[in-house]
Amino acid sequence: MAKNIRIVVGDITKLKVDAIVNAANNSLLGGGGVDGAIHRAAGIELLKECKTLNGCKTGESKITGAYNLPCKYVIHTVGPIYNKYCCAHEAGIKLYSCYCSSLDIAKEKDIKSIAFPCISCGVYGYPKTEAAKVALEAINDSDYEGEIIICCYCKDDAAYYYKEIGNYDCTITL
Ligand code: AR6
Repeated sequence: MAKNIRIVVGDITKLKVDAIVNAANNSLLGGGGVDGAIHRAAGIELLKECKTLNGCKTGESKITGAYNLPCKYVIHTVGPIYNKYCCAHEAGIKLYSCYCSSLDIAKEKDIKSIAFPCISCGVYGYPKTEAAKVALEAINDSDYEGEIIICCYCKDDAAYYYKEIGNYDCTITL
């Protein structure tokens, strides 16, 4: 079935969707980038809940409440740290798994709309064209039937998805 994907440019913490995905680290105790923005906007209660989760492995995902955010849930996933000199293939598998594990949780919890940031594309250094391909491949392969939003922080990042999306079985709303 063709996936229902929307590409938006903006701040993921402002989105009124059922769930937003956080590009977290293994501790799940906050950090910079989108992780920092989500924790700041959600408030200290999010950190308190995250402390009960005992971290998260790379490629896996865990769900929490959203507290002061306009969404209902935050799904925390941990993307791979990219190093072009070693293990690029393994990084691809882990990044794919971030999208799949988040979508599996969304399906399980009957979440109707989920927004992803560009996981691993900031400080974790994943090449953006490759990351867009992996994201769309994972989304295309999943059996999640709700709305999937790819939330890019800037227009240039969105261009990587526009360029790739024609190669996948997706219905896109801009
Ligand atoms: N809304 C949407 N996208 C954003 C926002 C926002 N408010 N802020 C940043 N981005 P990064 P990573 C984009 O570095 O590479 C943290 O410290 C950003 O432009 O946040 O997975 C964690 O704790 C980029 O495209 O995540 C980890 O230690 C994308 O989000 C580490 O960074 C991801 O950039 C994870 O690194």
